[in-house]
Amino acid sequence: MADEHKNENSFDFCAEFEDMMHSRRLESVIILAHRNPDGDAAGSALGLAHYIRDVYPQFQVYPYLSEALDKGPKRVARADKAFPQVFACPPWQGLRYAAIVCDTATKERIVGAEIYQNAQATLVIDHHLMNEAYGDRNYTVPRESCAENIFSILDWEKWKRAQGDSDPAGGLGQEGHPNAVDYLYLGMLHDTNCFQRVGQGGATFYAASKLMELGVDHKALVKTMHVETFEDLKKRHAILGRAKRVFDGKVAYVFLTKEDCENNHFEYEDIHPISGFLRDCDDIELAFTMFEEEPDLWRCSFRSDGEWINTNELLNPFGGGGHKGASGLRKKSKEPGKLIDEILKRVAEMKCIDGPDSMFRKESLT
Ligand SMILES: [Mn+2]
Repeated sequence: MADEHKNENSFDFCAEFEDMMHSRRLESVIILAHRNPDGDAAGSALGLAHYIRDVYPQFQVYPYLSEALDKGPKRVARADKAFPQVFACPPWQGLRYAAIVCDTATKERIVGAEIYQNAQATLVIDHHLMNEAYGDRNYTVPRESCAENIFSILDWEKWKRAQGDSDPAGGLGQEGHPNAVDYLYLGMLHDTNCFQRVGQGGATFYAASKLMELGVDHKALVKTMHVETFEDLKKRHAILGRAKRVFDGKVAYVFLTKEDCENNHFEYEDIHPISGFLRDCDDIELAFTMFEEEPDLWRCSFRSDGEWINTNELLNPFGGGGHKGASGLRKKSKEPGKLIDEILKRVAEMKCIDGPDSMFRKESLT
């Protein structure tokens, strides 16, 4: 991992950014995030885009997000008057620009990989334990959200001064369209699930209260957490009905083939939150979903409290990972049952549970 981990406060975004732009004589910056962006990816990228736009009006800023953005955050982004083109690929060809990548652990997960590759200078800001330490500069600190990391490296006095007396900061609360502080708050809200998961020491609440002081509309943003329809809940019911439980019920998982998903109209956004719901059950410690994204390509999402088992360590041998309590894995396999067995075997090893292999998965997959 990058050296910056050693000293969390050593990173001064404004100094780094100014140096990057001036030394390469750049006038444009493109801000990227990960595939299937969530509230934190969007909040980080758009929050930073707004900050740069406000503080450095001499530069052209292009945030770029995949349209697969989660529904709630997407509503906020759709109301954005500054960056209405956020879902369209920016005009990078023939342009000299810097690329800033937010909330993305590996180069492979960047949406706009070509944009990243052709940038004159790159900066990565992230919070994933397994960040590859890529980019010319890489600031990765394992906090709960990337947005909190961005909050901590920005100069808010500079931002306030940039607004000027006659031009208030606006934001969702005042003007009905989101600004830098709204987006960073949005990112924190989503990656902590409404502050249910925060680290010790109060840094997240400090950031949240500071952002509120700067004008965040909490009520409007918290609504982005609850965007399910009745139909969504019925699908959730059907997916939860497929859950299998092992290790005295402590581990729960849902296995879905492409055929099953197509027949029942289960989409990525229906499946993705399921492991979180299961993990939050009082009698479940680890939960995961495994679904066939493409034929024989299995996409898995793991959730724990981060203490009972470290999901990043659990998945590293399989080529996946992420955070202590939330990790992902994408793997090609013609034998998904075997993959589940191997994962459950590793759970047993890590938790020192013994028993014959056949105990791990009691029921057949179909
Ligand atoms: Mn994140």
